[in-house]
Amino acid sequence: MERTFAIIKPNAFADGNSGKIISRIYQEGFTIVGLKKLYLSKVEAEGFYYVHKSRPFFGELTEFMSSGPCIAMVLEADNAILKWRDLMGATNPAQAAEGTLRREFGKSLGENATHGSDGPETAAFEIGYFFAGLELL
Ligand code: FUP
Repeated sequence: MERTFAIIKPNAFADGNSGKIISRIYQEGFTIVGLKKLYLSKVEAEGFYYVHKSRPFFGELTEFMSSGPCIAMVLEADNAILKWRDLMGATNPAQAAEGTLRREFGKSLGENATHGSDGPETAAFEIGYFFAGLELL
């Protein structure tokens, strides 16, 4: 079993799509090990996305991520990291395959509905950024 970190981003939360996304998560066979609603500050969003801090879209990305509530989750499954990225689809919703979450709920490259860790080290950092061990029993 592997764990990954996921976010239902502010656009999907604001659009009322959190329930549909969580339903898909269960349908696809993940266990939700941790889940919380958060309203990130700009500084908290910057800390989460620090790897992108020198990229031109960093300001816009962290503004968006702190623009409204989101839902942070830890998902568990065999091969959870790749399995969740497959369910999300391509980063740009316009290029995401039919049936993926970003295709269905994403609005643009930035407002793409969901986040998922891109590897085991990222997952460990991101899970630890949002959840204490006691919240993941
Ligand atoms: P992903 O791993 O699929 O979330 O995508 P990236 O790590 O490449 O991008 C991180 C976030 O930055 C994504 F949510 C999309 C956003 N982004 C932009 O807003 N503009 C860009 O030009 C590239 C990425």
